[in-house]
Amino acid sequence: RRIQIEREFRSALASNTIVPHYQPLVSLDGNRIIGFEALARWQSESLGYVPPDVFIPIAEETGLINVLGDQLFRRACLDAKAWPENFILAFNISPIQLRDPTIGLRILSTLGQTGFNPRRLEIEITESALMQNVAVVQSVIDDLRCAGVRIALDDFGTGYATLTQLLSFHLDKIKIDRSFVSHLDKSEESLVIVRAILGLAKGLGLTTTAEGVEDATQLACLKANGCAEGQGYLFSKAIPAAEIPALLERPLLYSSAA
Ligand code: G
Ligand code: G
Ligand code: MN
Repeated sequence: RRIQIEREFRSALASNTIVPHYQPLVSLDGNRIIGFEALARWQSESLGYVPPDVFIPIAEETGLINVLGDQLFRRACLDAKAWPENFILAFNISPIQLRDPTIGLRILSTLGQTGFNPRRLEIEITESALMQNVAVVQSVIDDLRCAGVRIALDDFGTGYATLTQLLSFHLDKIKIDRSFVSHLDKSEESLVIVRAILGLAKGLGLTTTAEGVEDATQLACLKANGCAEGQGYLFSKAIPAAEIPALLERPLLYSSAA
C-alpha cells in the first residue's frame, strides 16, 4: 500500500493535484476573519482522500517535500491575492524543509514572482523544527523576518523545547495546540496551561492563536483570558479557494458569543 501511495503521490505532484485548502483565522475581538491557514489536500482518483498526515511524511522521506512545498506555496500566494487586501496567509513549513538553508530565499523569491506582500505572510514552524540545525533555522528565520514575514510557533506546548531555546529565536506568534483547547471545559489543568501560555505570550509581546476551537464555551473561555485569535471547526474547517468568497459574504457564526 505504501508503494502504491508513493507512486500515486509522484503522479499527483507532476499533475499539480495536491492543492491548498484554507482554514479561517479569526480575530476573537469581534469574531472577524483576518486571514487563512493553507492546509494541503489530496483527493486521489484511485486512492480517494489521502490526509496530509499520510502524504507529508512520504514527501519528506522521498525528498519531494521541497517540490511539493514550493508548488503549494506558489498556489497559495496566487489564491491569497484574491482575498481582501489586509488578509494574512499562514503557511506550514516542516522541520525537514527547514534543513535546506535556501528555503527562506525560495519563499521570498516566490513572494516576488507572485507579487504577494511579505507582510501578509506568516510561516508556521513547530518546536521540533527549532531544535534541529539551530544555526540554519536561525538564519532562515532571520532572512524571512528581515523581509517582513512573521513567524508563528505551531502546536505550542507539545514539543520538547525549553523556554530558553524558544526565546533565542525571534518569533511573532504562538499557536496553542488544540489538545489544550479541546479539554478547556473539562479539565482545570488545561485551563491553567492555557492561561500560563497566554500570560507568557503577553509578557513577551507575542500574539496568540488558539487551535481547534470547536464550541462556544471554549471560545468564551479563550476570549475571557485574552487570547487574540482562534481557529477551528466552530468557525470553519479548511475549504477550497473557490468557496472563500461565499464564506466571506455571510456573517461568521457565533459573532455574538460572549
Ligand atoms: O490539515 P490537517 O488537516 O490534517 O493537517 C495535518 C498536519 O499536516 C498538520 O500538522 C499540518 O501542519 C500538516 N500540513 C498540512 N498542510 C501542510 C503543508 O502544506 N506543508 C507542511 N509542511 N505541512 C502541512
Ligand atoms: O499542526 P497544524 O496546526 O498545522 O494542523 C492543523 C490541523 O488541525 C489540521 O489537521 C486541521 O484539519 C486540524 N483542525 C483544524 N481545526 C480543528 C478543530 O477544530 N478540531 C480538530 N479536531 N482538528 C482541527
Ligand atoms: Mn499549522
